[in-house]
Amino acid sequence: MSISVTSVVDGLEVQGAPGGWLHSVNPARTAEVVADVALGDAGTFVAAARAARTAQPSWADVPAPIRGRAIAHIGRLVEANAERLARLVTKEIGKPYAEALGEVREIVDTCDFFLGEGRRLYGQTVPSEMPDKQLFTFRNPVGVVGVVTAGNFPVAVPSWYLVPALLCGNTVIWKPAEYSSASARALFDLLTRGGGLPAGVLNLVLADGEQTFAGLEQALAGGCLDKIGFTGSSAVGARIGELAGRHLQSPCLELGGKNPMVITPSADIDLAVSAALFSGFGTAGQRCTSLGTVIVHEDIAEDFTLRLDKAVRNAPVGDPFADVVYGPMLNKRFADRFEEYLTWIKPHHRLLGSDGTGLITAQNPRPGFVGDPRAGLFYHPVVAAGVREDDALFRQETFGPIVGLTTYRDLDEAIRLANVPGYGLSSSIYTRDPADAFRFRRGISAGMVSVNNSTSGAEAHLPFGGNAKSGNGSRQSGIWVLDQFTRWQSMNWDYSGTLQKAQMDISELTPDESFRLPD
Ligand code: UN1
Repeated sequence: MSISVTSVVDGLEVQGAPGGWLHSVNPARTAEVVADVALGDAGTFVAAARAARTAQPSWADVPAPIRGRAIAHIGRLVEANAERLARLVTKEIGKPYAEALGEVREIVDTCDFFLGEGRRLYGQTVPSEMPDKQLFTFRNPVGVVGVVTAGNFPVAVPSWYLVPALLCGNTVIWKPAEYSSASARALFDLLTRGGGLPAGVLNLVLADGEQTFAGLEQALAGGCLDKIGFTGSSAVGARIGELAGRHLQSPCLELGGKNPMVITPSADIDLAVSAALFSGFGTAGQRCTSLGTVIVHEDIAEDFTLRLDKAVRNAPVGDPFADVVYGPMLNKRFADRFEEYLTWIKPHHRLLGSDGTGLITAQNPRPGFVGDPRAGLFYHPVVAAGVREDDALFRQETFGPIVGLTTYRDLDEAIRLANVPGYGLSSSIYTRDPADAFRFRRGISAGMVSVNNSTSGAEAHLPFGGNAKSGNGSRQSGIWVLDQFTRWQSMNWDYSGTLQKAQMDISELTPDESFRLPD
């Protein structure tokens, strides 16, 4: 039986569906509706921003350690509901249950980190150049934050924004992906109830992309939005960056990736193969950190390719509640887009990893498929060997179970190839040579570098984010995200009883410049 899901503004469920109704469908069983979603519109977003504006000063007045306690309670409530939330995530977006449990764990990790930050949120005391004067810094909340998130991590990635934003004393409007509305509403309820959040502190707006964009525009023009956080495609990120820029704001952007994995001759090949399998095909390749292209040294290319082909062929695909490497595409929209990426395959590509390409069906079967492929949006995995620099498959993000493979001769060439697509999110190198690892780290444009590890699977307390087409340099997670949700305020306090002028009324010690040591 499906549930009904609504937006929540100022503590109240929004009545009606000004943006229409949407069925959130189980992608592993498309006949099953998980939730009937009442969509809001631009007006809903603006109403939420106004409510957040009204609620913000008193939320900022709650002492930070008390806000930290709220985060602690949220973490506990999420933990107590972990299996329920993970099941809902698997049902709604088709992520294998083990991964969904990991995703829920990531929320708890984020809460564990930020509950203590409530007792830090350190400012500094800084010496002055003048006597009887003291300098200080304080972190102030930014104000009202609008968070727009994707559905591939329907609860973990939102928590990277929501938890620190709230901890820092901001109020929030959260607009999740429509197709993961039930998971979003579940997380929203855990946050508001677990945290005992007053009405208006956290608001949930379910709306489509265009209505959301119009809502952001109107809220910015109306002066009730101070910051945007966005996780999604590079194209939409550019539009959001442009809009925010017109209001002299710098958004927090976490965008796409074409994440390379370089395999050097000294690599442990079996280890590299298992990482390429997980990076490329875990979450059906629908992570922003998923592997884009394997760049393998030509001396080991044949051996590596044979082993990768075998591993991908043997990988169980299917029912996400079973033990599979991956399940369905997140949603029909992503399946359709993936079909388009498959048209980028060219005659010079050698396809490995499966007997077919495209939708897995009775006529286009995959041996060992787990469950009934006709029930959902399941796709064959593809390894496209022989990708070239000017191929779309090499240059563009292809959100789905497809990985390119090419070869290189020396490490400089590998690094150059890895940077060609112009993204810069995650990257990986397999090597036993520390010099290779450090040369790669220095040369790669990515914000995140793995050595002998997958391109995906970042831990929740290291800076997460990218450069160029992957983002505007903002970083999430750990202490680094505090700079997104607070603004530094500096204070100077002169208690000398005189007007001491900086740079002018300063004393200087006199050096003896002619002093020399004896010969
Ligand atoms: C994303 O796909 O937007 O590092 C985030 C990872 C996950 C987060 C991915 N922890 O793969």
